[in-house]
Amino acid sequence: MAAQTTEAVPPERAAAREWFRDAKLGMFIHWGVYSQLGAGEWVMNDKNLTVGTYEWLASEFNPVKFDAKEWVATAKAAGARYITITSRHHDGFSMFATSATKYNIVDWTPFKRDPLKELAAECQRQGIKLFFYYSQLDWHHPDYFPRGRTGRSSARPDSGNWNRYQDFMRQQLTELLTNYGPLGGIWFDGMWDKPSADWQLDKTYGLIHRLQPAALIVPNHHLAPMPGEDVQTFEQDLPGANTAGFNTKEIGALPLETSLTMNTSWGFNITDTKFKSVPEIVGYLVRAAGNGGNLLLNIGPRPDGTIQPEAAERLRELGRWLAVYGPSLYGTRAGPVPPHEWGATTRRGDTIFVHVLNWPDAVLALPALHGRVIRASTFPRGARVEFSQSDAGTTITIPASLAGEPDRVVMLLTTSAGR
Ligand code: JFZ
Repeated sequence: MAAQTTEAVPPERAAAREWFRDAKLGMFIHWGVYSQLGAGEWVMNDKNLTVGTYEWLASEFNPVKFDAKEWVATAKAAGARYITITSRHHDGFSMFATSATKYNIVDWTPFKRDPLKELAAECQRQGIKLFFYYSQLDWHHPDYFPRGRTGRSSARPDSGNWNRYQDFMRQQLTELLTNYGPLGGIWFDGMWDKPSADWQLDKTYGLIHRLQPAALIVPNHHLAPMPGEDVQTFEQDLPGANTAGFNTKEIGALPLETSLTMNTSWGFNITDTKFKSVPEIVGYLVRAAGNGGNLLLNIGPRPDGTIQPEAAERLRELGRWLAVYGPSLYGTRAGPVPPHEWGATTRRGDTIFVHVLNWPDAVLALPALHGRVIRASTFPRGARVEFSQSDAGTTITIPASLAGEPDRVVMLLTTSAGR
């Protein structure tokens, strides 16, 4: 734990961390061979598919409607400042051109294109950062041995060379950090499959930081941050919460992120119609920001490369909402009042944004603030808001004109907004 606060970080990376804190919204993309079965990205494990069967499935992958320009435009219109996409998930299939294995989209499929290359070029063009999700867990590679908790029915030989697997990953990471321009960073996942294995993190993280000094390392290991890491990410939970059952409640000093499915699946799931409503998504975004974190909102595109209309619509609406309310979130930091059931606060300088998400009464009482409130108004329209401040706290009267808004935002101008 101490390492993350005392660790000296080069200026490019420190700047990238601040950029990340400002960004607030990312679009997560889970897309691969598994998308074809419409049963989520764990289907190989869940249906006990063998390597042979899955290799055939991979040879059929042909997402002819994939359009990088449209995906990036979708993310931008949603108000996302970065995209994080699966370069290789637990199924072990590389969604990019690699010389480390033939088991990749260019060499193995009729598609023959490198979608990550197209995406990287388009992200450059449209000015949005790109992160690569990279699974350290592999259900296909023979050298992922000894096996971990999952992927035990894929019919692989009961032997393998762990060091060789580590070198294989570093070869691929070298490609990812060399052939796709400047990256936002690498989003790691899968260490939880073999918690006591030697993951050679120093070597692997060192390589990444050497190849791209501004790239951030975002590990989804559900543990407290370790040296070399840049972001603490929480899966399906707000920072510090653990409703999912596998997150840590220990929050460090690093930038924070919450990854969230838009329905209940990461990879395309054809029977999963449980999409969150836009107000619900806004609530997550605001609560993540009130905790000082970003929201990484997932979509699972279809095997032909198209985005489900349910997801596309929600992203568009979220973007329309952010076009109005964005200034109360982008570039802010966690506000002086930690998130409550009623909502959350964000701050920029001495301005506090009170985000009222769930409060039935007209008057809301905030605990004591550091400075004096000079003015209270609705955001962004600027209508006057009644308030009164005492040593015990500040009460605000939420204007009835905000009724029906998913997030009723009141802006407090103060003499000092520190916590
Ligand atoms: C992981 C992946 O397994 C999943 O497919 C997706 O990519 C998500 C973003 O990250 O999810 C996990 C990780 C660990 C556990 C459960 C889901 N776990 O330890 O139970």
